[in-house]
Amino acid sequence: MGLIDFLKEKFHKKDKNVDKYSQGMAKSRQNFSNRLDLLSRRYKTVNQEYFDELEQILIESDVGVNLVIKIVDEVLEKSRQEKITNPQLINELLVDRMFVGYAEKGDIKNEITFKAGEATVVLVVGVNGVGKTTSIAKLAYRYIHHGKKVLLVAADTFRAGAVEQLTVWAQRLNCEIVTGAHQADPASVAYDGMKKAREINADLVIVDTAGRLQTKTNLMMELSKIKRVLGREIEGAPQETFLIIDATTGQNGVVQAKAFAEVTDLTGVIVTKMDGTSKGGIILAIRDEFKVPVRFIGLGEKMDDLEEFDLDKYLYGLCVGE
Ligand SMILES: Nc1nc2c(ncn2[C@@H]2O[C@H](COP(=O)(O)OP(=O)(O)OP(=O)(O)O)[C@@H](O)[C@H]2O)c(=O)[nH]1
Ligand SMILES: [Mg+2]
Repeated sequence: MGLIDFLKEKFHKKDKNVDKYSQGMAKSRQNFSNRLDLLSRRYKTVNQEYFDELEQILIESDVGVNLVIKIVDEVLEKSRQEKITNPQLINELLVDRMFVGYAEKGDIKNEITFKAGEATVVLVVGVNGVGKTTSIAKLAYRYIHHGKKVLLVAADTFRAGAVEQLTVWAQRLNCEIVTGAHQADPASVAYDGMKKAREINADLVIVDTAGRLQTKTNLMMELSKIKRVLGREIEGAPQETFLIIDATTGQNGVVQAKAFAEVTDLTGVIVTKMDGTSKGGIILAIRDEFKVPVRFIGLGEKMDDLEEFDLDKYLYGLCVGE
């Protein structure tokens, strides 16, 4: 049984979660799966042109040129070995390769892990406007629902209104928040946050940071200072550093985000605004570019529009859907 059939079978009895992927990825599916389908109907058997068009579809889905070349080469190789010329079967091989390429990087569980009696501190970084603050609210919502005591720390003291934005979320979520004055040193807010975390016995502390563009050296200094303070106050903190990437910014966004990977150790990526892009292949490019897994994806603006990244559901959303 091919992967597509497997996914159809797996998600046949619809569960609520796969629906989210399915709806949120409708545009991407249109751009990828529908085009693959049309392509396979135009050819009786595959030839070089077919593979060129296949490459084009993948590139236009933002899979990223290097990875596209790798995947298409693998499909070509396999189709020759197994003497497959039927376009539909080639497309199935392609989706198989996309799955295997991601899965062999080996990460299955993406949820945050907790240790009893210890606060897990998550530092959230990324360029401005990518969805850091919204993702923080969504993470808080998620783990409050899992019964965790959550504290938000508004260490974005740079952008006017940033603290207010997180404060509004904290009120809506009914959770604690630590804020600093506009232009205050983010590390001092981080310090106050850690103190508060101990006081209230928080299970999860999520630290928001500014998304301003700055030189690598400054960015590195600012983040390492925050990290030092976190680690000094709570052993092992931050246990997680999440980089947020906006799916709608495509390869450009990936390049900008790489600056963060270069200056700080990351433990995961959150890809936001998947609902707003027709280029959902970006997830594969991100996994290929960064050494850390995609942990969550944002599929809308509401509090519950954040899903743990699941490769099967993602490929179902991209290739099968409703
Ligand atoms: N459709 C959609 N919109 C999103 C998603 N995530 C965030 N947004 C929107 O993106 C915009 C920017 O989000 P913020 O959370 O303020 O981004 P930020 O990275 O904190 O921005 P700065 O603090 O200015 O650096 C808001 O309008 C959000 O509602 C998502 O998954 N889907
Ligand atoms: Mg923000």
